Amino acid sequence: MDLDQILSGLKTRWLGKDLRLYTRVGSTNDIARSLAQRGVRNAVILAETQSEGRGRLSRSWESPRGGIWMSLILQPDIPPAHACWINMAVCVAACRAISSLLDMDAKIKWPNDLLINERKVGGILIEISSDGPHLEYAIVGLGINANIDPSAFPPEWMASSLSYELGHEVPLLILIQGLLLELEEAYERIGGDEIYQEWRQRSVTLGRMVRIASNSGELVGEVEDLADDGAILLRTGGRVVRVLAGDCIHLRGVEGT
Ligand code: BT5
Repeated sequence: MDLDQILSGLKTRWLGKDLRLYTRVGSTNDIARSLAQRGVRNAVILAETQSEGRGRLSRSWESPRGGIWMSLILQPDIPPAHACWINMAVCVAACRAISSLLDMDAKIKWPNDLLINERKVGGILIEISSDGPHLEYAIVGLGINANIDPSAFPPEWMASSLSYELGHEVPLLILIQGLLLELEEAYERIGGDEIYQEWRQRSVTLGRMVRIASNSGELVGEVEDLADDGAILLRTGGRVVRVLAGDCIHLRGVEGT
């Protein structure tokens, strides 16, 4: 990765103009957070590898060379209670970039997985800091298995990479520039109906039988809908339950196979 090359072809108006590229970090989200605490906003942290990449709930995130590991420091003008909108916008932006640049059908598995052919090729980790009703900053972590050999990952992760699914390497530089452009565009429409509709359309979770593990326990049921605040509406035991955050396992396909 070369900072000047990324910047010279970048078509964004503001996102990525403050781009900080590292060869190796613990976690780009940690670097972003310490910058945010010092007042930095709208910066992008990009690393070639992470030694302590994180997923949700402090799960570890494998981040070998060949992937895109980035964090954005943003301050959207939304209430902290609507932080799910950020996740929605980032999911949509990443899918748009992958689909348009690589001609792949990128999908979203609720709540934060990016899938190609039902396999996880990326994930999103949003961490926010708020002061009462005011969102101070959001750290948007985005990991994409671009040019990675997924055979090193445990099979139960159902993980893959863009290069594996395509059968050839992907142009990292173009993908990073395209991602930043789509992220900027989606960010400016955060909370809007267009983002919600596309997020819903790209979902592979809608209509599926799933098991959801959340703070309030485990639920099994059929996903009836996805709400505009990011919640899953699960039909279970004759009623519909709203779940805003949790882990989701797809139990069988839409057709019941
Ligand atoms: C996520 O968490 O999917 C969010 C991942 C966010 C990573 C980015 S990289 C840049 C920024 N800096 C960070 O430190 N993090 C962000 P979650 O839904 O909790 O999924 C984590 C689970 O995915 C793990 O427990 C593994 O099962 C699996 N996993 C780990 N590494 C993976 C990889 N590279 N590809 C696919 N699956 C992976």
